[in-house]
Amino acid sequence: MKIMILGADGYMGWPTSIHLALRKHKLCLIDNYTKRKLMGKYKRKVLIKSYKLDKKIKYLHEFNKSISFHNIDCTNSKDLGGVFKKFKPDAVIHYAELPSAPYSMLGATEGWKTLNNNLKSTFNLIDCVKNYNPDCHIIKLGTMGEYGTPNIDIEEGWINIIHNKRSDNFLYPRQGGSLYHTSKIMDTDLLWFYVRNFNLRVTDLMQGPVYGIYVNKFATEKKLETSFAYDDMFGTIINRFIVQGVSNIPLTIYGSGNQIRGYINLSDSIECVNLAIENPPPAGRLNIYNQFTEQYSVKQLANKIQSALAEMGIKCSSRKLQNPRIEKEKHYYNAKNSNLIKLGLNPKLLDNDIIIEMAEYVRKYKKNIDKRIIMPKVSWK
Ligand code: USQ
Repeated sequence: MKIMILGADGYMGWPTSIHLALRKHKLCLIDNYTKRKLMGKYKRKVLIKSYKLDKKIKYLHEFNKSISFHNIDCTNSKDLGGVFKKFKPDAVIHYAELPSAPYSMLGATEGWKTLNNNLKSTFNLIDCVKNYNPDCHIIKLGTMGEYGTPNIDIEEGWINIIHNKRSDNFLYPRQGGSLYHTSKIMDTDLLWFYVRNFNLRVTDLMQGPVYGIYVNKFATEKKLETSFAYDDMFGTIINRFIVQGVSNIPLTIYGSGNQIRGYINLSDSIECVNLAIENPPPAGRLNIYNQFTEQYSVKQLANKIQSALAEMGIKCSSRKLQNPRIEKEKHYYNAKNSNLIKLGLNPKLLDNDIIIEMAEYVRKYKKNIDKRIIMPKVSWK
């Protein structure tokens, strides 16, 4: 297939690129390094500095020559349209969004930058598909955070509502906990508008916080690992806790630690995207899949990580910090996630082996860990 990957330099974008290159798809990678630039601007850094895409794809060319890279900004409709028209993809994976909830809550500038980047890139992509190849399948990375923490079960995207003896199927109610999450809600609304009115085919993946390293022989041998963020702005909780444990910093539990989310391993996440590519919806349908494999509270995660690290001889403690976010700390949480399992996902669950494998990887680069970027510095209030 001809597949375009928007945001190919990122934590998910790069392993997805390797994965699809190994499957011999013809790839067109897009990135303008916005996240790298933002991390630099706010003095955040990843565990290991990785090569830029122009250098990284030279390694992919060793086994797949059909890969190109364009350094363009997806919020620029002319640039995106030019590349899209020429490449005419069968599918586009859209990761080219600012992914950080804390960044989006830093101030009005960062909030607007998040809304502007995420909505504009999604809008431009939709417009390209509508004008140049309406049959193209859009695979969009959404977030479980679109649903928030409602006091009822979370369905997979849709809910049937009976009202005054009549019924209809609607997008499940959404209530984001940050401007970042709200930008993803708006993306979904835009996609649904174009699906129902212009017969586009879209898969929207509601992903929970991802963790892990991309374990792949080729990537490890060539030092082409994905970027691993552990800072307060761009790092997700499990990756952060493992870095904290390895560097003897008490695990940073925000608030009571009773906040529950659905989590997923990076390898499963890539597999889910692969399943989405292989199972395109018919024209005029928006498929929504909840992309997580298991639910934990923050406290449960801290306990799991502490006991796995103890097996390695690492003693780590945890501490409750005043929650920098506005989020419910005691809530009901029961989200469905059967769609991707039905398509064939075989989840890799968070057990001691996985935590130890990650901790050993982090320990190799312990000297790179910058302790100044661990404590939360962005407050919602
Ligand atoms: N948390 C802590 N301590 C920390 C970091 C986080 O207690 O040091 C708590 C947070 O308060 C929150 C939970 O852990 O209750 C998850 O936080 P997170 O930073 O791992 O995830 P979040 O900010 O929600 O965002 C991440 C990704 C985002 C993705 C989202 C999925 O950055 O791109 O969309 O996970 S979800 O959370 O389901 O919306």
